[in-house]
Amino acid sequence: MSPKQRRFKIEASGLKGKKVLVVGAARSGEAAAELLLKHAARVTLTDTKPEAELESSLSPLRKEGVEVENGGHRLETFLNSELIILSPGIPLTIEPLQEAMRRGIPVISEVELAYHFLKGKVIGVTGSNGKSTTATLIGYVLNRGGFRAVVAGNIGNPLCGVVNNKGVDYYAVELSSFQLETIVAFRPYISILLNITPDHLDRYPSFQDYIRAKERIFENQTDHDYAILNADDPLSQPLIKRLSLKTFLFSRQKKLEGRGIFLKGDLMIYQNGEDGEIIKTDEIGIRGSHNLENAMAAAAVGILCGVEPRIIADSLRSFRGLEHRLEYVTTVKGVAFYNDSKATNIGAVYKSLESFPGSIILLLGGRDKGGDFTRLRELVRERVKLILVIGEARDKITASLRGTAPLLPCRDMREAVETGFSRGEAGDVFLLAPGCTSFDMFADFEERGRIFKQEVNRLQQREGNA
Ligand code: UMA
Ligand code: ADP
Repeated sequence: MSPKQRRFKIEASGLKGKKVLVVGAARSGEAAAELLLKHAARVTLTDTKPEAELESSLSPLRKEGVEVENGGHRLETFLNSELIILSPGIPLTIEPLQEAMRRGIPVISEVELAYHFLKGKVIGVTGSNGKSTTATLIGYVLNRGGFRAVVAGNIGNPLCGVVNNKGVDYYAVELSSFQLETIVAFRPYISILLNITPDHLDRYPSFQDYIRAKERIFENQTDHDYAILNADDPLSQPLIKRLSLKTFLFSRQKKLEGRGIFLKGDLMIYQNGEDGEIIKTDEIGIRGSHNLENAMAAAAVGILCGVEPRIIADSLRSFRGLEHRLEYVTTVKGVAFYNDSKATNIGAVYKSLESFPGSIILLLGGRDKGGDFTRLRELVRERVKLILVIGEARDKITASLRGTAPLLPCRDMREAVETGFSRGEAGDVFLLAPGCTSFDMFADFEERGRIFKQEVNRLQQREGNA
């Protein structure tokens, strides 16, 4: 951290008249620019895309006085700024940023900017997988517990866009490693690290760099705050030992000595000075061992915030999960279709496969993020009867999984759904869990999931119901 970045902590409310550059003119950038305008900063917004290619029009911001620089980043613009706000999608390695940092211009993430204006307490959720589900479930538990909670962050709802919400008790903030890379003072009241498995290796020089970014969620916390961690996650263990914060662990696999949440037979119980039961695991509304972990993490937040265990249990029972996360679509002629379009890394695919005992037709592929598909070999051999592959990563996946299960390349989603169905039989599970990003063929994972569901529904209309 440069000395100027340190000073930003104190100057956060002094944005008036400051020359601030916002990099990236999508959701985060627009929300940051709006917030900065409210605080009378002089705002420039820059994006490598020409304006015609941007998702939404920048005219309203321009009218409010934002200067817009599209179709590339000018070094001068960076160097003339007093503060730079980064959208998460901007790697720190781009040259104008590097030069600005060399010259001591403070560079912070959009969540860091928002943090200085939040009135409620922050509950930060990070991890390689399960962040959106857990952040949403935390919001659900807290709202049912009588608090006003807002879910924001990486889930698609920039934090800068919700700072002016009234009467908020808690912000359940999903945090990606990208957003954490450039925090300075960002300090959650409760920080959660769900798990660490390789991801985003197309952006980080090494897995260690990715882990370091994630661990920053804890760096500003003090004795007044809490850290919730997964006692079963191998890569979280060194951190659990190292952290000198108040930790609250969760475990599916063992009894915990200190404070935390774990299983006694099929009962989820908590230990927090007073002990008690929360819920029987088979009553939880979302399926799979990974979702049990997400439920435990959300229950831990509920306990720490004083929500009655009975209300936590009701919430875990009635929460239906999010679209595109192991979402049941329908059953056609006995073949059950599941949409896990959000499973964009190997860890997520692994958990997805573990959620079904066998007879899986697995649809993989898209744009590779540097994941190691060979980690799936054993589980694929055990549970998958047919692999279908689409997208840019086809050859890599084919080479990585050769010899585990029959594998068929497909041109597009329609061909994949048709091919899988024609080779399936009653009792099979057709699982879209791509292990890749969607950007080679779709706008995002949501569009990929929607098109998958459209194809499945088309099939159902043709074939008739279950
Ligand atoms: N751009 C530049 N210069 C560059 C690179 C990109 O100007 O060098 C521009 C692009 O042309 C584009 C803009 O930056 O116009 C995109 O910025 P962005 O990717 O940060 O987009 P946002 O819409 O602001 O979305 C971001 C998060 N995106 C990423 O982290 C890649 C969203 O997470 C998040 O929901 C949103 O902020 C609100 O907080 C998405 C994501 O894929 C869902 N996250 C990753 C994940 O979950 O795995 C981390
Ligand atoms: P994130 O926001 O971290 O991407 P999501 O809740 O959107 O997490 O889930 C993304 C995918 O990751 C899901 O579709 C599922 O396959 C997998 N997943 C969800 N929770 C977990 C978990 N706790 N551990 C491992 N994988 C998970």
